[in-house]
Amino acid sequence: MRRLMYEARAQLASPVRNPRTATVIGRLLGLAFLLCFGTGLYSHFLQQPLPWMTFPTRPAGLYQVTQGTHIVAGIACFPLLLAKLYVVFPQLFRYPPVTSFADFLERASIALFVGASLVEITIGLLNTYQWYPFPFPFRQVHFALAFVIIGSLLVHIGVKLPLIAAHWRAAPADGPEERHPVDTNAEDTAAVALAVTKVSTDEGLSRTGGITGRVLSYIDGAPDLPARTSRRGFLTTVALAVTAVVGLTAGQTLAPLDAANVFGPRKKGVGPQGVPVNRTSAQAKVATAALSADWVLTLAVGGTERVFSRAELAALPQTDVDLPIACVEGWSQMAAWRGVRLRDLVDAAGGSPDSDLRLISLEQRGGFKQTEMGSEYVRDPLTLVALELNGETLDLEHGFPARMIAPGRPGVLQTKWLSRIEAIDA
Ligand SMILES: Nc1nc2c(c(=O)[nH]1)N[C@H]1C(S)=C(S)[C@@H](COP(=O)(O)O)O[C@H]1N2
Ligand SMILES: [Mo]
Repeated sequence: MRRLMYEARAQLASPVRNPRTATVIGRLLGLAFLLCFGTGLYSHFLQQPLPWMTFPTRPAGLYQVTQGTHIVAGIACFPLLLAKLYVVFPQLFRYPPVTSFADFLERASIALFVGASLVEITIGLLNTYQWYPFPFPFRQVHFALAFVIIGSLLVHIGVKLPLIAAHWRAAPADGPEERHPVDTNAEDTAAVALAVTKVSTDEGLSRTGGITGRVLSYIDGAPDLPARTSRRGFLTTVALAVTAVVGLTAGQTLAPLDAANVFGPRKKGVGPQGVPVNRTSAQAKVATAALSADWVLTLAVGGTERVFSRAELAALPQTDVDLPIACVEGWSQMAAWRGVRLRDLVDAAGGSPDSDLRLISLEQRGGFKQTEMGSEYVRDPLTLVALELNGETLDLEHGFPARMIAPGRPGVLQTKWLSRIEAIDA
């Protein structure tokens, strides 16, 4: 068994399968995961704030940037994670599989990390396409897995720290690492196995990453192949793959890349009034109520309730703002809105700008039929009850008769088809 496993590893030996490449890819992957984790937490708390939390309302495009980063970094994880798995794959054939309890914990943490990461990025990607073929709720699972990933990643980095530190910088061109054969062919196998046995008794094998390298340099007459060139080729391939998957999707949030947006689920400018729609009036079953002549917006922010018809809202002073819709699913789009400043409307209804608000839509079901807004957004002069979009009366799909639009918030909180606004603390 031992020999079989060594042979498997010898067969898989390649100059890209070494601790240096693992470190290079691992660093990028770690960075991508950290970006995803940070921006993901930000997005989570915007939607489910802890009681003491307030958020910056500026820059107005902040969420567009954080969530765009989340999706771009998440997509980059696909080639990076595959590359990392390719590099460390021979570790699967380590023998004995575990050497101590600590070693067991380390390997278990890696198994957990790999499994959780693959599920995390896959459901994340599917979510950007609003496709949920899995039998569990996306948000809760995506959130929980993030902690599994970061936790097991910390264990992994902690254990590998000496190896990472040793390979943080490239080895000198004539270092031993440069002398790995590209592949070990059939004739070599026996020699490698022998060499491995020799090394294993000499050195008490514990880490495969290092082993393969050390072992192979033990083989007499192992061909001196241009390992550095082949590593460079591998890293170039990975870089190209990252560039491709990012370049072909990032246009859904980064305007300059719009033309290259082939695979992004949303396209800038495509949709009523030039803005994409996530939830339609048909899905929300609001058309009848929204188009009814009886529609009024009720404000319950002062002692008494006040109602405003659409004509009354339109008769109040109007403000123009440019604000993006920035969806949690990663797409975003700048738009020109016109409507009544929320602050002024709350004031007109006898409320205080320091109250948090509950925004209730005409929608009877659906996760976002009602949302909450911290008073920092109420006070921001850019926050509107919008009546117009891009120079026209708000389309039904964009929330006619009136919708909320505020700076720095996720799309899910930009409540469409408003029906009622109430103070929460009152
Ligand atoms: N009432 C209601 N408002 C809603 C939603 C919803 O499901 N119901 N979806 C939100 C989401 S997820 C986004 S991204 C934005 C999209 O706004 P748009 O359709 O005008 O582009 O609307 C938000 N407003
Ligand atoms: Mo959204």
